[in-house]
Amino acid sequence: MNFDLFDDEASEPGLETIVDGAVVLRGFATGISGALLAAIDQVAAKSPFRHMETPGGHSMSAAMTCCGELGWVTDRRGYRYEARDPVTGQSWPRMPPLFLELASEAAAAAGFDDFVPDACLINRYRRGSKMGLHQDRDERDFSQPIVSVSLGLPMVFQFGGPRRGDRPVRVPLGHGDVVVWGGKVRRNYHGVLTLKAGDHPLTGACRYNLTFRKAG
Ligand code: MD3
Ligand code: FE
Repeated sequence: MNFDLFDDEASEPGLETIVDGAVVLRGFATGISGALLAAIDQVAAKSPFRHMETPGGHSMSAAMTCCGELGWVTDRRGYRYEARDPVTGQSWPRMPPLFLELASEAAAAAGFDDFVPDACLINRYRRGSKMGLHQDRDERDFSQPIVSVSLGLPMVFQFGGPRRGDRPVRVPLGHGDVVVWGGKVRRNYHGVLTLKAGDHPLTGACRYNLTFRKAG
């Protein structure tokens, strides 16, 4: 029922459908991007960006931090959500109110009412960083969508199917673009191609991605 509006996408300016259940809101966050970047700096001042280790012993090429009640972590023991930052031993920084508002408004624009994320994973990509095809399946409730916000340098997003071997479609994402993923595509494979060098007026050599989740 969430997806009635996808039939009328031509009449919804700025609302692009990748596949049923995955909607791009072009430039949805551009107007508040300066405030979002300032909030990222505040989060990172408490819980710094770090390159986490995968269970297989590789270091992730995207640097990460989190805010909210829960944060996503990976180490030799596996992937999971934790209430404390393992680097600081403290709770993750609070989710800035602006983040909560943006996530809930974007979800509503895509047909998901009452989205209240309890976790925001912040990825920082520099030249050469990428994220291979994977599923997000460490959350408890797959009926809740994920909202993703791109800031800074552009990157190509890969959106696959429910099986690793399904051929992904490529979607370029730029500064201020927001994507909402829910319903039957919530567990689809996805990733991002290697970031190319660049210089963005607000983020310099970086791309940031915020993903809002209901993890607990
Ligand atoms: C589709 N991040 O942090 S965001 C991740 O650009 C992650 O940093 C990428 O994948 C990034 O886990 C992609 C878009 C995204 C996030 C979660 C999804 C797409 C998704 C979950 C299900 C389906
Ligand atoms: Fe993901």
